[in-house]
Amino acid sequence: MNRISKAFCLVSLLTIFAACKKDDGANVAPPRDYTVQYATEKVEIEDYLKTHYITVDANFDVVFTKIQTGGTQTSIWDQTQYPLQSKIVNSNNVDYTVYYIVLSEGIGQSPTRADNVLTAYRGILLDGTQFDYTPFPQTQSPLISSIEGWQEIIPLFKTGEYIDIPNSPDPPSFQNFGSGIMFLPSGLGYYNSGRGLISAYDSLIFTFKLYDLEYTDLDGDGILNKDETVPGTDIDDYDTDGDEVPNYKDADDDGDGYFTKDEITIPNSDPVEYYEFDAIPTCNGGTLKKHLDPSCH
Ligand SMILES: [Ca+2]
Ligand SMILES: [Ca+2]
Ligand SMILES: [Ca+2]
Repeated sequence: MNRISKAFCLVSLLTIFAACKKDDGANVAPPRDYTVQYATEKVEIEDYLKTHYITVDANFDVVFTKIQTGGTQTSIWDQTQYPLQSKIVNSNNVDYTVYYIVLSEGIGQSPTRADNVLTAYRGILLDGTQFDYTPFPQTQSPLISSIEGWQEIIPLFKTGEYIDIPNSPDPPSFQNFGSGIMFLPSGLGYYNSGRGLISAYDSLIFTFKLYDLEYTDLDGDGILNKDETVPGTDIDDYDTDGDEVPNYKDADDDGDGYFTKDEITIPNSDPVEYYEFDAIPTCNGGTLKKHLDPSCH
């Protein structure tokens, strides 16, 4: 597959997903320098963390409260029950320090940034304004169509388990799910576009519960996104043929001119069948599965 047609596939997919998150443009402000903007927001977020405390109930619902003058509550920054953690995320040449808290890890599986997730969540601004609240999600959503901060933080958590309550009129229930809090600078949110109650350059706080997930195959090559990398490496950073299209978006992972899908076809199968990922063979005495080995088709 040549570079142009490969690029077209990628653009097509991203256009479809991007269509899901288009806003009306009403909140768009002139673009600012990413580094300068983040420096401002980092101070604001850290000030918030040092001047507010959280209370967490048994359902992992969280209330954020400002510490009043003379107040004795321990700030989010200083409390130790749910230690504040951080992840460095590079975007637009800025190293963002993304603060987050694990309220519960979950017991199931973790999504990649490109899988579908069932999440309950609440979003607030630093001034306490609630801009989003979805306590009873009904459908799974593609994580890749959500803001970048979600794609970075949600995969750090695991799903829960479904509670089967026969004949219940209520939405599906889950237990032992992953839940947490993320504090996002606008550069990993909506930046200069805003949306709804979110203005341009607003930092965002989300509390969330990861109930369930569905593994998907973004590039349709027969290999799930989660298998398009090696353990410990983000799927965005794994690119076998080095053409700057990571494997999960690349229909020809090893760049040998043969589609991955064709390379994992079981020979002489009729109707056509494909190898399960673990069963994809190597060849010529190599160690790479054949769709990752350009010397093998
Ligand atoms: Ca795939
Ligand atoms: Ca590639
Ligand atoms: Ca190939």
